[in-house]
Amino acid sequence: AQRAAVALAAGRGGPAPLAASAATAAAGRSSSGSRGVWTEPPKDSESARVDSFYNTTVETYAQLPITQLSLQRLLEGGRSAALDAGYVTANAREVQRELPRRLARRLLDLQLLPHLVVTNPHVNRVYKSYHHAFEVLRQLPPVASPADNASFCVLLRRLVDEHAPMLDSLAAGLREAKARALVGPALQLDGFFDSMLRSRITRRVLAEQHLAVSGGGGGVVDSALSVAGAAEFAGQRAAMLCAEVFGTAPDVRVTGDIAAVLPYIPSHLDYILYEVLKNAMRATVERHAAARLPPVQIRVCAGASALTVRISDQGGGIPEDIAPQVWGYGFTTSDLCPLGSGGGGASSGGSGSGGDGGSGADPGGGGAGVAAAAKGGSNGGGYGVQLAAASEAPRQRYKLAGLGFGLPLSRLYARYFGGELALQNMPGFGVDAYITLRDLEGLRGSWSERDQL
Ligand code: ADP
Ligand code: K
Ligand code: MG
Repeated sequence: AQRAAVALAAGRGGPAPLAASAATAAAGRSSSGSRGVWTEPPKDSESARVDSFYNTTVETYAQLPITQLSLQRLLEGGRSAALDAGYVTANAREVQRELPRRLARRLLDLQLLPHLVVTNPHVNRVYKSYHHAFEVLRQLPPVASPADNASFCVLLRRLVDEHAPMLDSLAAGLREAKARALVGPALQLDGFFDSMLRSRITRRVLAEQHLAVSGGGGGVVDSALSVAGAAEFAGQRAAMLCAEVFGTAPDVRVTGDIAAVLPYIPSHLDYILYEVLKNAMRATVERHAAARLPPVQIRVCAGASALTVRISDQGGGIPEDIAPQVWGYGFTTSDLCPLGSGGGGASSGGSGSGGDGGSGADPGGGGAGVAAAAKGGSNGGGYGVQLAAASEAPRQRYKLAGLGFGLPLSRLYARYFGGELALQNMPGFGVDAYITLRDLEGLRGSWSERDQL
């Protein structure tokens, strides 16, 4: 269906390939409701030819096979780089081959979005930046020498940085589209977000791994990552943020197999732990008096082929009526998001960002801060002591919760290398979050191509 839609789009052309092909594809989707909304402007044959070429190129790349990443391969790569001078150049070529193929797949996904989403300026910005990266990488001559690799690394670093705010743009686009779609059928975009973000993880890992081995390091995988250490670290960061937002934070206790280590990418585990802990802390502080906060308990258990981390809070649990929705991208019960109001996304006033995946970067939050301040101001009363300055508080709170990406993106990270994130909800009492991480042996053969892209 994808092939046909794109081929059709290529034949018809349009003012912007993105809008044209998406509208064409949308016309074939009963759920999009876009049929008849988009009217095709007149088209000269030259630009039709260019669009046709353009779409064919993306489509061709999107159909080429891609290689799966595994912790094992990444670890071995790091070791080989230390022993074999030719390894880095060979790896550069592999990255050069992989990235355009993966970008092309996501470009096709973007083209096939419902018209309402695809014409959103935030989403369009993502498309343009992906397309730019695709063209640059595809046209680059193969890396053949250390000098070539040096400039390739500069390019890779730039592309990784340029794509960093992508999550915020997609979240903003989702909210605005949802707000406008209140009159139409519900937008089902979770599958789209899964593949966009999974692919983004892969491209980052490929780039970071190559930058690491090029710099003489052992690669992105820590061969003996301390899970309890990572939990302590995430607990401290989450508590600091929670204290900034609410003026207080629950204690974090880590017990169990505290000596357990496993090969893993530290930033991935850090992300998952931090997001789950922020949720646990917010729930705890919102439910209990500041003087008597029950601790957040973390239990590490190293099993034969899997390592489990259980994070237990007594924050009252997730109300049964919203429990099925918490895994949805963009779903939040926080009303502090500068991108719009919680859950339904009824407001589309703000358009900035509050950081990419918990990194704390805030590349475009100027206007958003105003929207958040207005919202936060009307809700501030219920939160007791606030340490942060009035104008700062809403943004800080937004970093604790509000984008609605914490749970689904954490689960994506966990599943990426064959693990899992699951919640055991006890409404009225609290939540146990179970993070399962597989070791290298357990990983073999356990994933499907859908898990990574
Ligand atoms: P966000 O934190 O930005 O709202 P998440 O995806 O992390 O987005 O969580 C979605 C929603 O799930 C939260 O807004 C909250 O309502 C609910 N939730 C998640 N974890 C917990 C928890 N430990 N206790 C109670 N509710 C939770
Ligand atoms: K969510
Ligand atoms: Mg969260």
